[in-house]
Amino acid sequence: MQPAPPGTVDGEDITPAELRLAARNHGQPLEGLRHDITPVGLHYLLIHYDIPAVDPASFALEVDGAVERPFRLTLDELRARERVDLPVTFECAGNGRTLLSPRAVSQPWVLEAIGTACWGGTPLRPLLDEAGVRPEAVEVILTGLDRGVEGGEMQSYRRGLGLDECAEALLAFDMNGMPLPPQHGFPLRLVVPGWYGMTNVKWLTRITLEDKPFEGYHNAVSYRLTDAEGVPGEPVTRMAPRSLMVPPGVPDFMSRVRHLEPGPVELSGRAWSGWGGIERVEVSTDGGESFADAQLEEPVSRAAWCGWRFEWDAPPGEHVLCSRATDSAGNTQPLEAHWNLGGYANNALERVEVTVASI
Ligand SMILES: Nc1nc2c(c(=O)[nH]1)N[C@H]1C(S)=C(S)[C@@H](COP(=O)(O)O)O[C@H]1N2
Ligand SMILES: [Mo]
Repeated sequence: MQPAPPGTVDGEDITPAELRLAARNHGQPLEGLRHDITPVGLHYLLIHYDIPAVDPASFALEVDGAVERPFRLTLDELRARERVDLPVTFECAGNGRTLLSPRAVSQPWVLEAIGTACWGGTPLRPLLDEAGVRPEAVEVILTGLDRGVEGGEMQSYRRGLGLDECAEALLAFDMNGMPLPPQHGFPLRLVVPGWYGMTNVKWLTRITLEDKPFEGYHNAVSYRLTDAEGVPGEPVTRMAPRSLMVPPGVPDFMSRVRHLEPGPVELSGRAWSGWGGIERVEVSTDGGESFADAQLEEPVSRAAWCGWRFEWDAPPGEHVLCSRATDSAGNTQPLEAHWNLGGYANNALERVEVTVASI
């Protein structure tokens, strides 16, 4: 057997490093998929370093770099601007990581790193236009107030985003109608519809325009689809299509296997993609051998998941249920994961084990 590459582990046992992260960052219990808009406390959470302490009275957002008129905006000034409220589905790029083998030692998500909040804020693009973007600018660098050590480097959480990807981005100060809670980025965060979660920089304090792509850690080293250390690979960008099921019946406490009575049952869930609308969701009740179409609902917004439903006459026995999403760009979920070193973008089909019996 090949040894697991550096930074990864094999086997089912969780490591202390993974446990420390899992105890800080929680996922969404999948029964939460019943809600169109995920209640704040059920929305998944991912914080690389510490939640920074922010004084809203002295807080300001700086806009600088390759602009004609650098400026600062207070929270009151941001709130006085054009307002948009938009439900946006978020998914962490590492969702599905522990289903890969070997797996990256990082936040050990199974499939619960998802949520759809209604983000209230002001569009980014008009603000950049007011600053006067210089012709040489190609990238926007977004800096959060949180700092830590990663890859041996002291750094701020910081991401670069192509200027042409900012058209739909929001600077959000509200989540589900309330000011952002500390853990979700108080007082200000970026929200970029369609992109994996790492794009949505929390505790946003600075927006800098640059004339070249950003080479910082969270763009150049982490969030890359690569099979080997030192090989740059491709950047992680938009969310691959995915469908998840509201867990049917009731769980076994420890194994989480679902228990159902025989007979008709409605299976339901949510599907989304960062590459276009969801065109089709199919359900398999035989572990992915055969599929039948589910009924699709309207998406919750142009940037959020859509619901699906499927009637199943559950026969006694043990079954594996799957659902498979296809988007308008023709992308569909694979049966098997495409392995990569960081454990990103694993959108292989969810497998829901159920035991159907009269209890
Ligand atoms: N400043 C800052 N922004 C951040 C992060 C972070 O650690 N620091 N984590 C990112 C990652 S990896 C994800 S998946 C999302 C999670 O957003 P949420 O915790 O509000 O769900 O925030 C992103 N924005
Ligand atoms: Mo993430």
